[in-house]
Amino acid sequence: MAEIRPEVIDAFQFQGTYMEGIPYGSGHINDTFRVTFEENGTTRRYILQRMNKTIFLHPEELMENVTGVTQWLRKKILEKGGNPERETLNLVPTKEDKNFFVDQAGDYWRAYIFIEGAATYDLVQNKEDFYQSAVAFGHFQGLLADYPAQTLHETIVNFHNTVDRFAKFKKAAAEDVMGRAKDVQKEIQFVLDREALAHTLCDMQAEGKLPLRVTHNDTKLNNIMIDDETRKAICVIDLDTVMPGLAVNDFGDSIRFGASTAEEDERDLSKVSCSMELFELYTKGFIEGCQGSLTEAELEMLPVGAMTMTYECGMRFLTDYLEGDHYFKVHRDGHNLDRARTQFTLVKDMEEKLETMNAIVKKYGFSK
Ligand code: ADP
Ligand code: GN1
Ligand code: MG
Repeated sequence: MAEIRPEVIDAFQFQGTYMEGIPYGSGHINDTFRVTFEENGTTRRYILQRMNKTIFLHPEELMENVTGVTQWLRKKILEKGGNPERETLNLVPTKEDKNFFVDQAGDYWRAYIFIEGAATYDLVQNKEDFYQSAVAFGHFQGLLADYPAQTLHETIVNFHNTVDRFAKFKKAAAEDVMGRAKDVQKEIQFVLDREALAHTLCDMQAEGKLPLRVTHNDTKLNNIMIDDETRKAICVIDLDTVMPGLAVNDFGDSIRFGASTAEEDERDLSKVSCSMELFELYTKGFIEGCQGSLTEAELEMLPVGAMTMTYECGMRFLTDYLEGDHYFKVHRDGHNLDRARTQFTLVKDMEEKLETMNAIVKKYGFSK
């Protein structure tokens, strides 16, 4: 984790005297801190992030996206009589009125107003929260439906191109730079056996059967803030990967993370399954949140979206394990392997529950 150097604290238009900065949250990508300031007895908190510049190769383009999207959301939220201070991220500008700061070490930093009285979760605590998060992610897509997509930079090329992910996985397994492949043959085979799944959605998109929309692309439960009192999902965060993508993938990534009965890095795989109760709640909420915008093909492919995102994520964790853990933050030996294993356990469980998932989608989706 990076240190917060004084020049970084000085660079932004924070109000008050700097009190403390602590590492915050459980994101796998950026270095996130909660920083606290005080002024005349008033405490103000902010989120300060060092952006991951090995993953996001053009942080200035990424920040153009975040600025554009948050301004857009702010306008839409105001039109609907909402509170943009809590319902969207609010960037704190630098003293030079820029949306990011580059420190002497060449690291890129940005700051947001800290959303008070709300939290993110790594595991569903309360089933209603999960339903609320579904409505909010569906609604988020609706708010961005007419966003000028051509102005968005592709912050990570081929981000949810599962076919490309599969090719990269095969390369990592063949090169085996860490000499780890021999111990994970079963997991490697699991991925290879499901090459067809890598193609399903990509092919449908290429054939024009699934529309490209402005999507979030990282819709896990800990990327949405839930209000402590009202328990409403108030704000979608982590906008680094807002880009044109597939609605079914946004749905699928939420199921992958939030409908699991265990945390993403659980080592006891007997605890890991895809809860059909949570799947049903999320399906109902997401379809409602999208307010009739999903096509028949999208509705039909929602369960496949869940399987694909889980498969792709497991493949990405295993690729990173094989390559020496340079992408996702790891906190113990074998962390990425543990994560890959939970994902494959979920994929297997979803394969067995596909008919049930299809029936649930039919119940909520095709009654228009
Ligand atoms: P990463 O890309 O590494 O996942 P995130 O942008 O998701 O980084 O931030 C990591 C965590 O920090 C989030 O899961 C959330 O708990 C917290 N967080 C981010 N932005 C805010 C905010 N504006 N207010 C309060 N908490 C936030
Ligand atoms: C990363 O940034 P974070 O922790 O919300 C990753 C997602 C993965 C997820 C797995 C930019 O999300 O794609 O699905 O980890 N984000 C990026 O938990 O790669
Ligand atoms: Mg995050």
